[in-house]
Amino acid sequence: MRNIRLAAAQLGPIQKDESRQAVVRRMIDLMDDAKMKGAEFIVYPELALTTFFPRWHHEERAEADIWFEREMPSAATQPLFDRAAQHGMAMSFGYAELTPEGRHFNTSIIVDKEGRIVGKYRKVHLPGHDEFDPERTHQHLEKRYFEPGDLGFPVWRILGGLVGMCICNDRRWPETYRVMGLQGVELVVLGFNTPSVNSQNSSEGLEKRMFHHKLSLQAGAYQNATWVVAVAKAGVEDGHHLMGGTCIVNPDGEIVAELEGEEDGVLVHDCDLEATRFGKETIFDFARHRRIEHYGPITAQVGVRLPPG
Ligand code: CDT
Repeated sequence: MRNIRLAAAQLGPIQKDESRQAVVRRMIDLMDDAKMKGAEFIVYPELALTTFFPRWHHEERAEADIWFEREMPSAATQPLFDRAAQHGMAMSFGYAELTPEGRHFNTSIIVDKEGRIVGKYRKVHLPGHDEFDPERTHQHLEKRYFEPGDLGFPVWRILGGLVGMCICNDRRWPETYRVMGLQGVELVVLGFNTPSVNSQNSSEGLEKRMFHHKLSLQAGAYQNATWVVAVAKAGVEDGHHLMGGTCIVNPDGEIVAELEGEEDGVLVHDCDLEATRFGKETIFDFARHRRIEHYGPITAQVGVRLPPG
């Protein structure tokens, strides 16, 4: 056994006018609860410090900088770092990053048990659009406010295991998991903000959206023999509903723990990293079975190229 006792810390809705300080207080409450339950690693959602602001169109792009963090830790988040170090708990959370060079990323970090940032990931697969779209029931302007991540999909040695990150829409792309799988990943942690309505197909329904969410996580976990932990920001933010679906998936692709509801809450589970070995040494022993001579189009082209005729 090589256990990480992990806490998936779902956040309920964050309204537009809620301060970073208020959200950090909620995050600390969840951390205290996780500590009482014996967790050593707590994972929070994507863009955990604010409302899901890409739903709001700012005519002036620079106006959106109010949602971004210029430093991490910041004055507002320092208490979270302090509490994590006091508890000896590692953590991961997402935030909007504004670099000193003026670049904007949708970012997640891993902080070790001593409170040091040891891993940073910037979201690669940005969904949505970059201009106001009157055809949609709601806006999803990630392509307006962020540039695609420039750090790839690294995997870090932390907590006695191999841990990687991705963010929300990344979970729908098999390449995300496979690039980490090729580095031996044993635990993928991710946060998400997923509207319960498809802005371009309002008849889709929550049930199908939840199905696609879980299907993606379960396939990624199974096909790479890794744990996957997905943490929602959920509930109604300023009239816009985000679905829940916080869950933990084992390396067989089975959901082993799920959080009900759309409020703040923690889901604690012992993830035995040794459970990744069987899949990695048998059906998904990449060194023996992958056939890269046939995978060229995956990195050589973006869109579909139809066969001739
Ligand atoms: N935050 C995020 O990436 N949400 C997307 C919504 C896609 S709809 C434009 C998701 O994949 O859940």
